[in-house]
Amino acid sequence: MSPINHSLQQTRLQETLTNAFERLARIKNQTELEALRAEFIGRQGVLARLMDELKTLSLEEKRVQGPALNELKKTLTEAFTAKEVELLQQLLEQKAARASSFDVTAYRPGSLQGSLHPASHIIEEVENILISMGYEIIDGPEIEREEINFEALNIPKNHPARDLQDTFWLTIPHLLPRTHTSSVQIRGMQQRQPPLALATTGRCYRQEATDASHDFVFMQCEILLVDKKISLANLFATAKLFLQGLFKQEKLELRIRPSYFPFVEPGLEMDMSCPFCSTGCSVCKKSRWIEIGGAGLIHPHVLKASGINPEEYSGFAFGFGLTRLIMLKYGIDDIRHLHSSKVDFLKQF
Ligand code: FA5
Repeated sequence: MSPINHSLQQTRLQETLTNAFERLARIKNQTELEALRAEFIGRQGVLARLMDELKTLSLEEKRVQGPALNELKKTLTEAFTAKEVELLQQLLEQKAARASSFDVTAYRPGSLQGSLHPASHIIEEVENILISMGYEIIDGPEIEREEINFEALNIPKNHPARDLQDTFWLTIPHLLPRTHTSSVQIRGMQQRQPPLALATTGRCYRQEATDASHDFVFMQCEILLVDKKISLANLFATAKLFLQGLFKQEKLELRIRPSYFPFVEPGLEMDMSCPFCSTGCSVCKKSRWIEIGGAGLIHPHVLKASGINPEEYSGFAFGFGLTRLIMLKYGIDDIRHLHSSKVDFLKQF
């Protein structure tokens, strides 16, 4: 090869390199980068053509041009890789900047607005009424010790009353999802000295075949008053005042039926006059009365087991189905809607 020819080749390589670097500097995204990569180092790109031309050169020229071409290929490949990394880095930085300025509270027109579950509404209302009546709201665990859920409530092992509440048992011995909120009575009495005015709301679990009014998980509310000379009169007055406040009905009446709960004596079940009609409707099934829950005067054994002297103190306990009250208050005809997670149902509240 003549010296002229030789330097001509060198100039072409240099021009290719300069051209590639100039255009690479203007690349803005991955698509443009891939197009440029194909143009220079692709199978039919500039570099491939220069390689083809190499075949036509003399041995001496090949010795000079071969390594120069290889060097060019290496430089270009590295430059393209570096650009790819740079673009990726930019993309990540843009994403991070977008995420840091994302306003989760911004209103998006047409988006679905969340709302409180009816259970949250009723818990707030129930607790506010009870607080206004001087009750302290307490909490207890949903996974409870067997002795608190049963024994301390005068329901010993093998007592037939355990059959009243079909229980879910855990594989961990002596622990169970509580079957009623009466367990919280015990915790409240064990941890405090009378006089006591306590109330709790929360989930309970029973192994039930579900239907429109029975679920395997439902909510109860428990109200407890312990002091000197507490009688059924205090129970009725409290229950009536509470229900009148909840249903905003001063005329609301209560009636009782004798019943049996091992932790109260006497035990009774309470019905309230239907807050929706005076002559009978579908809610009260034409009877004008609606069953509310169980109640009674706390059994002396239960007071004693919680460290309270039954000779000195007496008390009442009143436990009712909060989920049933939600259904009544909002006219919900099937208890299972409440945890169905159906948006059409939930957005009504
Ligand atoms: C009890 O659970 C007693 N602990 C109540 C009590 C407290 C009595 C204090 C005496 C003193 P009972 O099993 O009846 O009682 O349940 C009370 C209320 O919970 C029922 O009236 C009903 O409204 C509701 N309830 C019971 N089982 C279910 C269920 N599977 N689904 C929905 N609500 C239920």
